[in-house]
Amino acid sequence: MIRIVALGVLVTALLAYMYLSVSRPDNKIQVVDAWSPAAPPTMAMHAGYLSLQNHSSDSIELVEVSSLAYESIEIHQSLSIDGVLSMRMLPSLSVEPRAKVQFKSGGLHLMMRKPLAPRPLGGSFPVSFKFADGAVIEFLMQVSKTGLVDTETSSTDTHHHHH
Ligand SMILES: [Cu+2]
Repeated sequence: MIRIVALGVLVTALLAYMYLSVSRPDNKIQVVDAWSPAAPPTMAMHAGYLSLQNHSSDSIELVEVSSLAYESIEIHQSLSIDGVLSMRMLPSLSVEPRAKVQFKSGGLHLMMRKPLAPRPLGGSFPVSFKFADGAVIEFLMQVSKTGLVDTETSSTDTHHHHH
């Protein structure tokens, strides 16, 4: 059993490599490390995390998120008001020129409602971002326990690549 789990982690790590980053066809914006925490099958609502990097000198607005794997997906912002945690829906999200926006636990996240298929650990599903200028980016979001490799942290003690 432990062996099977270890193998699963290895396969997940290898697969994660392929999902690290996807760019829009015009290279203006890039989705990095998209993942969703593994959850019990009874849960009908899942969170999605990723980084969104704007490589252009224009601000870019994310206006729609969808997936064949979910009935609906919203952009949410977690906030704490007087010590009470809540979240609100953002109708759209603007990414400033050259800025990087991080979707992470306790902050910005995708709220994905009613999964339409099982979500095995290490599996993935497609998500689509539509921007105000009409461009669309499709990427795979991976079901993971702890998230994908943080390329920025892990590259600091090896080689640093600039684009
Ligand atoms: Cu939420």
